[in-house]
Amino acid sequence: MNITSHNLTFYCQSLNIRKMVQKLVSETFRSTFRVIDQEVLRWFPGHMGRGLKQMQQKLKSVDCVLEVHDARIPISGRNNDFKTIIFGVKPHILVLNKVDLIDSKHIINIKNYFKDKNQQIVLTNCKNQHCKGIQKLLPMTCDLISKSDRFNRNNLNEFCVMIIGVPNVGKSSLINALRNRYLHKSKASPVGANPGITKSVLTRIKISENPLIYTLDTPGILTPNVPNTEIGLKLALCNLTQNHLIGESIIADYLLYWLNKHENFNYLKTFNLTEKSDDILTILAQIALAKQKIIKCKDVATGSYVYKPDLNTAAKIMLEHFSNGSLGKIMLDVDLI
Ligand SMILES: Nc1nc2c(ncn2[C@@H]2O[C@H](COP(=O)(O)OP(=O)(O)O)[C@@H](O)[C@H]2O)c(=O)[nH]1
Ligand SMILES: [Mg+2]
Repeated sequence: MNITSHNLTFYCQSLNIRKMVQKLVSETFRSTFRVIDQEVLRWFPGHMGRGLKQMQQKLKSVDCVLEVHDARIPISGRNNDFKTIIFGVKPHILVLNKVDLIDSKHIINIKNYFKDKNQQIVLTNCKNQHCKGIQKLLPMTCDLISKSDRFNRNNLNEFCVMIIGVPNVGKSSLINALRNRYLHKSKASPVGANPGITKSVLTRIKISENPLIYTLDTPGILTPNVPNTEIGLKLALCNLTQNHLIGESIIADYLLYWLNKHENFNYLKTFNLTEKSDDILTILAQIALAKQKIIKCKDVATGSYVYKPDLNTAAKIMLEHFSNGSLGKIMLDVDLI
């Protein structure tokens, strides 16, 4: 594609003017984030309600519930229904997974936060089955079960652990890491980068022989109502929702808002930009131009073809850089802890 075309040159000139105007206006950043269309955050698919019901029905054959959540959002986005329906009646441990993606300086604050709430937590990195969290999770689980009333399961010499959580937090990866560690067996539960990989409900998988422990893998269940926009966008940033339903540009805009607000300007170096900006279109246009992501489209007014930066692809690139940690190890709930 001829990206030096007249139209693109014109676009670049207007981009420069936009940047100059912005610089003149101010270098302060947004203190709150607003989305115009709240409807973008309506994502709860009906099958998740059914999944929750099936999990509830299985509870009588469960000894302990491990709730997996993303360590980048230890407070935000947990499904409140889990508490009322699933783990209210069973021993429960909160597993904050993907700890490799946050700065270790936050770990002590996260631990203290949950200690104050009497909530048992373990921080894990399922990409490394030798990590401390994976090592201590099963001993901790067995200890908790042995101190609990197992009711109808008292005489059984096997334990059953249900793994729950919102989509894509690493539930299947956790089962695989434990199974690999204790049984030296390879993957039993499919893992995927996009939400919704585990579709079969409640598959029973052995993870340890002595003591005999089974897990129940479950499909991810999102909170049915998004309590506020930021929580929805944090879930989206961590790739725990179907991002295309919300729109990558909106999620990228939230990321830019968050980075600027927390004075994290790594994006300048990552994308080779010269100036900070709170304007997502300016940033996305520059990323698109730098990465040569240009689209050809028809101008409705003139009928001729014009070349424009592909802003949606640029937004996806920005989000990928957040996911792979090249914008830094970011804990999005830092203000809540
Ligand atoms: N960086 C990192 N990625 C992880 C970790 N655990 C899982 N993942 C990735 O997260 C994605 C979702 O994992 P999966 O186990 O399918 O999640 P599930 O939907 O909760 O079962 C996959 O791309 C995994 O490779 C972790 O501890 N660290
Ligand atoms: Mg899964």
